[in-house]
Amino acid sequence: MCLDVDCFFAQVMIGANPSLKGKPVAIRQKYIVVTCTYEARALGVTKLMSIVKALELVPDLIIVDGSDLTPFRAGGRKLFEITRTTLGECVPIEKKGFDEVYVDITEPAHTLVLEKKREFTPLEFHGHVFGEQIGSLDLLKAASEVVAELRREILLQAGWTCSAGVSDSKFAAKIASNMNKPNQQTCFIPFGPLYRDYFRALRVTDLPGFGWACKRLFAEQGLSQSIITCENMLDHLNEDDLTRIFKGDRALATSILELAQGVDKRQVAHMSSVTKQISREETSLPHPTNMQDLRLRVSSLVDPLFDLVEERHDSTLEYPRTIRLSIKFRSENGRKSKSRTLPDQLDDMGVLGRVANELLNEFAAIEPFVASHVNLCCTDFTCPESASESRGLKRTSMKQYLHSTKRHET
Ligand code: DCP
Ligand code: MG
Repeated sequence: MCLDVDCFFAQVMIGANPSLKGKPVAIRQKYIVVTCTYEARALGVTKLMSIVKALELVPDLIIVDGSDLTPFRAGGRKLFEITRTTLGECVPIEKKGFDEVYVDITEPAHTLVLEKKREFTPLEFHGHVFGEQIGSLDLLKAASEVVAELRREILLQAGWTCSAGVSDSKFAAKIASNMNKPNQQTCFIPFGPLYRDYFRALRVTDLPGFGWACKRLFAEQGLSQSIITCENMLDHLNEDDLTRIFKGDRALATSILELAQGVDKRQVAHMSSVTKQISREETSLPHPTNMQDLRLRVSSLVDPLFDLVEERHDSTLEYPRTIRLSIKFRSENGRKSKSRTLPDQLDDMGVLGRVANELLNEFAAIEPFVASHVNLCCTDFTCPESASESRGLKRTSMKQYLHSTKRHET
């Protein structure tokens, strides 16, 4: 499945201000409409149109500033988390950009097929179908039901409508997701003459991986005018020709020729979470700041940070491999960071506290100073080999940890 939120920035802004719902709204960044609601699109406003032009077309267009990306990033994380909780930990989910996810729903669809068979309930397609419906197509029908369920959850939990496509590869699902918009879904049947012809009619430049470097190589060979569509390419170039054009890159040539025939072997990446790092920050530091103040602040960050690491570990089985301590100075020195590698499995809060303290000691040389922020961050989350056997983290009591800190100071 490929799922893409409709006019994403606009729906996020409407969520914060529901009175905008149903109206022509444009999201502005500098002088450009970065996106607009479908009501505005119906009146002729398009993405990336200038604000001046958009207002000429629709004088009462509501313009909302979208220069702060924070709510959109948060929205992107929410999309990922809803997808993750709806479909479960085992399903590969790959997030693209702000508002798009690819999900390999083979397993949930397969489970649904078996379930329906047990209950003697026939499967039906949800949404549109593009292509010849030959054979049972049960897995695709079940997949379309999984897609419909996720769209319902997103609408329920975030209030956003989405468009989605389902097929047997990322590329075909992406194409399908754009076939019917907004708030619709399409299954692109991945075989038959309609499928084949669809790809043959595409421009070669529409193929994933056919970037500016490929365009330049085609131009160098004088092919820009003669090879426009996939059909042109398939009729005139074989794998050896294309490998030569791509300066010996046979893997690229093979993949481009396959994609031109609707064959996409790229896997959906399995992202455990969009959150790359977890951090806690203390901003009310005394003026000036000494080492003792900092030690207290850092120790107060350890416990809540460990809570977050534990929470994440419970759902992902991942541990952070790096800890970073950053101090923001009020002077021109700006922010300074020190980091350390953590043990394979950070399952003890005492270890986090000890390493944080060691990092802090490295700052000792720059006393005295005035700091405004201190931030403790865990990052590089990975799943150790033996993860499945070792659920559950060991909690050293805060008292015990503070005791070890004191000992360190004396
Ligand atoms: N975006 C941007 N600049 C671009 C393209 C997109 O800032 N050149 C932002 C605004 C979009 C968001 O990314 O809201 C998602 O991009 P989409 O291409 O999915 O566009 P929309 O979600 O806005 O519209 P659609 O309904 O066509 O998906
Ligand atoms: Mg979108």
